[in-house]
Amino acid sequence: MSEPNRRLVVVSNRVGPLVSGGKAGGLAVAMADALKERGGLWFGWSGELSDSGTWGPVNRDVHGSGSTAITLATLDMTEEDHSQFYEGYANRVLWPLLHYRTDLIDYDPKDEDGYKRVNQRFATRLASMVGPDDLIWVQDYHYLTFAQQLRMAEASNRIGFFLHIPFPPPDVFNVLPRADDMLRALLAYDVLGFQTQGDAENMIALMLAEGGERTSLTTVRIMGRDLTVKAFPIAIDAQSFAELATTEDAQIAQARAERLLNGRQQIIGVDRIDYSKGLPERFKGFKKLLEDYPENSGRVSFLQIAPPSRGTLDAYARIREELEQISGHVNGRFGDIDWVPIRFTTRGQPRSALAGLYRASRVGLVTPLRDGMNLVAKEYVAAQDPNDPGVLVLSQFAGAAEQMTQAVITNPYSDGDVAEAIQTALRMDKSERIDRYQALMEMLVENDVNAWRRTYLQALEG
Ligand code: GDG
Repeated sequence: MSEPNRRLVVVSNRVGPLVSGGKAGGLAVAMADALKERGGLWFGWSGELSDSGTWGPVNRDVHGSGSTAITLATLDMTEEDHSQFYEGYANRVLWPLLHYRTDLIDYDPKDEDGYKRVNQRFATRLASMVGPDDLIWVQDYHYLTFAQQLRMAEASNRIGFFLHIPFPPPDVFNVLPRADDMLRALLAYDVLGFQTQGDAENMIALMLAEGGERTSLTTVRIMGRDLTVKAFPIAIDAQSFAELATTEDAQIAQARAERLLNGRQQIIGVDRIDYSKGLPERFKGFKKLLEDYPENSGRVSFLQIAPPSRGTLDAYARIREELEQISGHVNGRFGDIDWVPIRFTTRGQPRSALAGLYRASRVGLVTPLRDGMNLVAKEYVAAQDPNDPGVLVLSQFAGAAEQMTQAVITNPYSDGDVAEAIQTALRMDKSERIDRYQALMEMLVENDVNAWRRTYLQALEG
C-alpha cells in the first residue's frame, strides 16, 4: 500500500474553475474533477497581467476544509511573459509542433527564452511551497521544462507530467530547435503520461534514439534515470454527465432545439475554434453530404457551437471568418425559407445546455485533424438517451479513436469520407445504435475520470 493522502500538487497554466458550470477547457474540467476527491494544491497563472509578474505575491484561495480542502495558488505574469511564453513559444511553436503542423510553427528565440524564464520562475516559487512528500503533477505543453527547474531548486519529489495534446513521432518532434535540450528537460520527470498508446510509443522511440533502454513495456532507463512512459487516456465523469443530460436545464435546451428542428435530425459539433479541430473541413464534409445524398435536404441541420479561444491570435480569427463564409455559402445554396442547413454560433453554452443539445442530436460530429483525446466525443455519448441514442462520428486522428472503436470512424481530410460517415450514422437502425452506445458507455463508465486520476497517481506514487 502506498502512503494514503500524500498531498497532491497540480500545476497547470490556468487554475480553476472548481465548479463546472463555466465555459470551454477540457483540461480545467478534468483537473477540477480530479482534485475534488482528494483535495490538494492547484498552482499556476492567475490569468492577470501585472508589472511585478512572476515575482509578485502568490494569490491564495482556499476552498473547503479538512482532507479534501483545495488551495488555489496563482501568480501573475508580465505582459512580456505572456506574449513570449504563452502566445509565442507555447502556442506558436509547441502547439502546432505537437499537432504535427510544422508548417505553422513561428519560432522566435526570444519566445523560447520567455518560456524557459516563466517555467523557471513558477517552479522556483512552487519549490518554496511544497513538502518533500508532496506528489507534483504537472499538466500540459506549457510546462515541459518545469521539472527540470524544480530539480534545480533541489526538489527531490516525485514529479509527473501529463500531456493533454498529441506527441508526434521523432522526425516531427526533432523539427523543434534544440529538440535535444527539450528531451533532456523532460527526463527530469519521473512519469511521462500521454493520451494514447501511440503518443507514448512516439516518446519511447525518441528516448531510444537518444540512447535509452526499454526496461519494460512502460519503463525506460536513460541518462541514469528510470522513467515511466505510459498512456493514461483522459476521461469524463460519464455517470454525472449522463445525469446532467436529464436535468431540467438540459431538458429546456433539448426542447428548445427540438422545437426549432421540427422533426428534422440534428448533427452537432462542439469545439473551441482551433485549426486542430478541422472545422472548415467538417463544414465541407457537411456540404458534401447535401451534394452526395440530396435526400437529406430539408431533413437534417448541422449545429456547430464554437466558442473562441485564444482570440488574440490571428490564426483563430481567420478560421472564424472562413467558417462564416462556408456556412453562409452552404445556407445560401442549399437552404430554404424554413430550413437553415448550418447553424454556427460562437456563443459558449452552459454545460447543462450542452448536455441537452448533445441529447437532441442524432449525430455527434467530432472530426479533428489531430487531437490529444477529445472530451466532446465522450460527453456526446454519455448524454444520449439509452433507449434512442445518437451516433458518434469520430476522426481517426482524435486520441479518443483508440478507445472508442464503436464510433463511426472517419478521415477528416476527405469530405467524401466524412459525408459517407454522417450518412451511415443518419441511416443506422435503432438496434445497432443501441448496441454501439452500450459498448461505448460501458467503456466510459469503467474508465471514468476518477479511474484516470487514480491510475495516474498510482504510477506517480511509484
Ligand atoms: C485539450 C486537448 C483533450 C466546449 N465548448 C463549450 C464547452 N466546451 C467544453 C467541452 C469539453 C471541453 O470544452 C473541450 O475539451 P476537448 O477535449 O474537446 O478539447 P480541448 O479544449 O482542445 O482540450 C484535448 C483535453 O485537453 C483534455 O485532456 O481531450 O485533446 O486538446 O469539455 O464540453 N463547455 C461549455 N460551453 C461551451 O460552449 N460549458
